[in-house]
Amino acid sequence: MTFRVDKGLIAEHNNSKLKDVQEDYDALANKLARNNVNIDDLTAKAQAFEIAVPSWGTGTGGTRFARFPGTGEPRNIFEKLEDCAVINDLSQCTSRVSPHFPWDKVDDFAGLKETSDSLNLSWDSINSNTFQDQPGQEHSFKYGSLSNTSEKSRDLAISHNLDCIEWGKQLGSKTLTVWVGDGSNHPGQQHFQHAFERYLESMKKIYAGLPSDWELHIEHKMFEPAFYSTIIQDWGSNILAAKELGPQAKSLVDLGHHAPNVNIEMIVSRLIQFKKLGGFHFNDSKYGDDDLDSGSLHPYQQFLIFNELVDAEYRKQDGFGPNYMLDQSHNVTDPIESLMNSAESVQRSYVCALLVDRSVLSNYQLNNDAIMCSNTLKGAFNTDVSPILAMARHRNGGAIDPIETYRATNYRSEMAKLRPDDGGSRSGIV
Ligand code: RM4
Ligand code: MN
Ligand code: MN
Repeated sequence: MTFRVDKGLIAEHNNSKLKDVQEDYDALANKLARNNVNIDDLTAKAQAFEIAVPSWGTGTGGTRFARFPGTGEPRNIFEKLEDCAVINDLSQCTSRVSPHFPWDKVDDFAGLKETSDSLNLSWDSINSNTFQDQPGQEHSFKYGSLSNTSEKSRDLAISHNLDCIEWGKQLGSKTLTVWVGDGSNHPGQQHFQHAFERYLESMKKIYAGLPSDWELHIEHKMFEPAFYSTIIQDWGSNILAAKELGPQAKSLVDLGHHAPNVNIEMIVSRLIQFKKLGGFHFNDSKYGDDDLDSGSLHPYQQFLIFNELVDAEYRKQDGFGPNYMLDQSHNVTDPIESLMNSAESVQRSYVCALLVDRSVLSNYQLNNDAIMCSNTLKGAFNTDVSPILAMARHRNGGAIDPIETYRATNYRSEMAKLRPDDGGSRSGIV
């Protein structure tokens, strides 16, 4: 039997808060009306906002040192979907799930699709995993996958990606995301150009298997597991590869995959300009690929990224329509709580960015009025749009306070009883 959040429980919790939320909403409505902004238009946009959840984010992550598993963790894709349904029932902006293969591989994809349909969930981008060997794997990925010096290893990695496309078709996905850890750990270990040539040759074979209505997203990452050089280490190599492959290939920006202090919003702008922005993996980071909860450290950076995205939407930029997804690793929190918080955090950045008066900003920019440009953005960022987010969830049938309502379901302790540890692997990010 699949667990669903009781609608009566959501209503009960919402009813106890609605009066306060309405008061705050009305106060914000008046404030926004002074700038000719209609709050209900913003709420409608917040209601339509969607961000996908990574299947692997529902398990507890870990580090190279240890993993401290939580209780009642999902043990397979069906249980991960059950967790995702809870997140979406409460948040009402996460109806898509992004799977990772072979972690989430099943024998019966039609059955998996039936399960997701029954939970009102659909499938986002398919992620292929060629950064580890599977039991009994004939040709190893130890020295890389798509760029390996061994043709047999490369062919295996290519055919896994082609399989991912086939599985994705059965699930109704339209995107394949390729991230590889290929690279080197020692100067001189790898011939940079030859390795990149091998990578491109492999990617061309994957691109050739892409249905015409699909996109291929390439994800860059500066380091780890390769600690000296990585084949697609930054957006430069990424966009070069995407351009080499063709219009269906685009770049994906994972916020934790850049050098510290890199201006990510400017990278986003460049990718938009050249029709190469495929999507995002949202998370936050202090040092590297920390995979911390979105907006937990750098909410202004997240807002500035959305400022670029909303600007592109406002200008109706040709070819613009990136996928939004979370990609986090939860070490000390209940993953469901982190994912709900993060979805709200990203949605908040989006709504705040909608508050920027684009024609006012443009005038300040043309007049080189730097302080007022900055204040225009800061004004939007500093607006507390919490009542809009709460109301959007309420109007969509979700929870005004997702975490409080989630805790009242006792879901985790129920799952602890129903999902005894079977000793299997939970999450790939360890
Ligand atoms: C990588 C990268 C990929 C994700 C894996 C699990 O660092 O972020 O998106 O698929 O981790
Ligand atoms: Mn990622
Ligand atoms: Mn990552």
